[in-house]
Amino acid sequence: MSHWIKSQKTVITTRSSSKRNIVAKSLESTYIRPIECAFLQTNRRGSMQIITTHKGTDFDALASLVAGTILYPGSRPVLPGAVNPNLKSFISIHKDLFGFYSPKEIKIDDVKTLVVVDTNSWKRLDGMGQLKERSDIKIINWDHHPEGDIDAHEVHREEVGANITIMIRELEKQRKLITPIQASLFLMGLYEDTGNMTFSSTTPDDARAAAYLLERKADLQILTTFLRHAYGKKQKDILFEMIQHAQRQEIGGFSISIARMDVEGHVQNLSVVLHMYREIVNVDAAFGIFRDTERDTCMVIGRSNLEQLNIGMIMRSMGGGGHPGAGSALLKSTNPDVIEEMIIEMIKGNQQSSVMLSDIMSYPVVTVSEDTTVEEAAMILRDTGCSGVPVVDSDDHVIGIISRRDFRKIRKNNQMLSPVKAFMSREVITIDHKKSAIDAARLMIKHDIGRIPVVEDDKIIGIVTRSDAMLYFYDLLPD
Ligand SMILES: [Mn+2]
Repeated sequence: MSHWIKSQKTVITTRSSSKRNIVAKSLESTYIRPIECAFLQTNRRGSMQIITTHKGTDFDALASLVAGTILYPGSRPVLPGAVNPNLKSFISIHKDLFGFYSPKEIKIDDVKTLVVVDTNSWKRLDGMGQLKERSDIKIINWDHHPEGDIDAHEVHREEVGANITIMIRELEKQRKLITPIQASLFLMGLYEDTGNMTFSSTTPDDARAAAYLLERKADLQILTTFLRHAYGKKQKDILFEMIQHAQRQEIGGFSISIARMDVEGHVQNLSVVLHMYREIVNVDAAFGIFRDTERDTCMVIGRSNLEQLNIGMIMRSMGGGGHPGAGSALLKSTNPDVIEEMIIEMIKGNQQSSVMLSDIMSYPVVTVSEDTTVEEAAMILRDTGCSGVPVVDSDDHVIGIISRRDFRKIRKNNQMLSPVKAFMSREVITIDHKKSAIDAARLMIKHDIGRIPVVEDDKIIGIVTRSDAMLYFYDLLPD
């Protein structure tokens, strides 16, 4: 409890003039703050700031949600209805400390700012559908997943092992106080998402974040109590059976093992099982196809040890998602034989670049010249529904790109009549038409951009967008 007293002292020495400020400050960095501050905030219409995370909330998501309340004082943490079972016991014990809201308790019309943590995809949020359509809200995103469709105004995205790692760095930078309980929760998220720092997605930054949390008195005893469920009897039995029937095969130069099993009901933490399985069987990549006969679903989980064998991409092609090293997909009414075939086909075609960008790109492209006015460009964006348009010179060479985001630099009304060259981004990423869809997708992820001009001999001939790439990955190409 020394932290509580410490933060009280900090308050007394601040120069806050009003009493309300002092109260609000004193509540900062204590666990009860979220409720109290939301209460203290005047509830002007459309002034609410909320933080939320993905359904099937795990410890990394929960940790990120709580970290969000420290980074954004006064905002309300909204916990999705469906959370993981081992999280449930943690939440039920710590309920009073965090003051979570359920999506139903939030008047969506009042939301002005939405902070999304540990996911970047609308369909993984609970009760936020209406916000997707609203253009008058500000969206802030903290995430470590490469894929997603939330077009945030402020993005903090890095491919690290756990999302909480990115947020811890910010907490440290802002010198925010965190309590031992918060530190313990954050460390749980960090350990769970990195498999105690053993998953190949773990980065030095994750380890640094763990060190920071241990310095902040994270309680390892609490950690083991709540994380222990991750590998219990059920998981042990499944792993044992998988190993007994383990088979290895060589596909496309990789050693692969695909295990198939029937499971009853939803089994938690199969990804941990798969991770151990891959290590024991000692293959480049391991897949588990877990069929729930009662619900007629197949849970597919993959783990890879090689960067060239991208699990996330394979899972995306089956409607799921993930990182290069780990991912999953849930398929309904699908025969496990078919799934196994799909996986093998995907691995075989892993290096495939047979589909050229020119097959999937959009054309002709709407372009503007550098002397086009901002106003005209804005009209074009509105009419075409695009978020950006390439700026070309008289030889069709791309010299910039003007997007909705650039319009935010505009301060005065008369700037609407300025040429776009004053506001456009000059660092344009282009891609040669001979490259593959996978190359384009990699560029989009790397630079966090949604559209890339396609060039032939440096001249623009088309544009490839996120949705073009999606169509390709979901195999919806017209034949
Ligand atoms: Mn995560």
